[in-house]
Amino acid sequence: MKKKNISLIGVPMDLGQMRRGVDMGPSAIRYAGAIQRLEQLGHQVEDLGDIQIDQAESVHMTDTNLRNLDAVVKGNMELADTVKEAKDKGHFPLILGGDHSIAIGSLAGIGQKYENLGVIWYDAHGDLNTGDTSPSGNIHGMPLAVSIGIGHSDLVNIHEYTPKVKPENIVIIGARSLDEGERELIKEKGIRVYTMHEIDRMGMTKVMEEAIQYLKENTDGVHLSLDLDGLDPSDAPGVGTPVNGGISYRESHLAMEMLAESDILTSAEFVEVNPILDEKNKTAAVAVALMGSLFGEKLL
Ligand code: 6HN
Ligand code: MN
Ligand code: MN
Ligand code: MN
Repeated sequence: MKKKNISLIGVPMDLGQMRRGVDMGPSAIRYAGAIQRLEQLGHQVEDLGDIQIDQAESVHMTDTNLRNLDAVVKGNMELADTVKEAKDKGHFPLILGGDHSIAIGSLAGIGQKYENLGVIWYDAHGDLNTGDTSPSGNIHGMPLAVSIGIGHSDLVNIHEYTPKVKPENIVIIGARSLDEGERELIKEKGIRVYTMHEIDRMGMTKVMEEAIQYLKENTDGVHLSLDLDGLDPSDAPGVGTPVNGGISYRESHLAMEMLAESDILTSAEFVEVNPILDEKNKTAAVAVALMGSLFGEKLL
C-alpha cells in the first residue's frame, strides 16, 4: 500500500453514552503502541493530541431524549474542524475514540471533501437512532442517522451542510443488535447491511470482496468507522455495549488486510475502547493490531 501521512486525533468523548471510562480510550490505544506500529510500517504519523471535551459531571439530559446534546455538538464541531484541516493538508485522519458519537464530527469534517464519500460501519449496532426512536437517549446510538441527515438539527447541521454521506454509500458490517426504528430506516433508505447471519453464511472473504467492490465502483473516498463492539466480547471485552455472537479477531484481521490490499480507505476511526471495562488493555491492543493490518502489515 502507498505510504501515508497520518494525522492522529484523539477524542476523549464519553458524553454520548452513560458508562464512564471510554474517555480514556485514546490514551489506552496510544499506550498500546499505535504510533510505533504505524511508523514501523513506513508511514509518517503526526499526533495532533486530543480534542477538548467537557467533563461528564457538568452536562446533562435535555428534554429532547438526547443526553448531553450541547456538549456533544461542541466536541464534534471541534473534531470536524481538526479533521477537515488534516484532509486539507492531504493527510489521512486516524481518529481514536471515545464513544461512537464522535463519528458525527469525523464525517462532518471528511464529508465536505468528497462528492460521494463511502462509509464502512463495522459495528454490532446500526447507530441509526434519533431522539424519537432511541431506547436510551444516548447519542452514540445515533451518529449514522445524523450523518445521512436524520436527527436533531444541531447534530445534523454541523459545518452547515447535510447529509455528510448518502445512505446508498454506506455498508454496515457485523450488525446483530438493531432497534425497531433502525430496522425501518435501513429498509426505507436501502442501506447495505451484512449482519452476522451474512458473515456466517458467506464468510468474511466474500463479504469484504463485495463491500470493497461496491465502494470502489460507487464512491470517491472511504471512511472506516470501526466500533470495537463489532468484534465478539471474548476478543474485545473493553466496550460499553457488548453483544455476544460477534466478529472474531481473525475475521477482523482478514477484513483489515483486505482493506489494506484494496487501498480504498481515505480515513478511519477506532471507537468505544473503554479501559475501565477492559482486561489489561486487551481491547486497545486489539485495536492496535487491527490498525497494523489495516495499514499494510504482512506476515511474510
Ligand atoms: N454504539 N441501539 C442502542 C442505543 O442505545 O441506541 C445501543 C447503541 C450502541 C452504540 O455501540 O456505538
Ligand atoms: Mn470526561
Ligand atoms: Mn457504534
Ligand atoms: Mn456498537
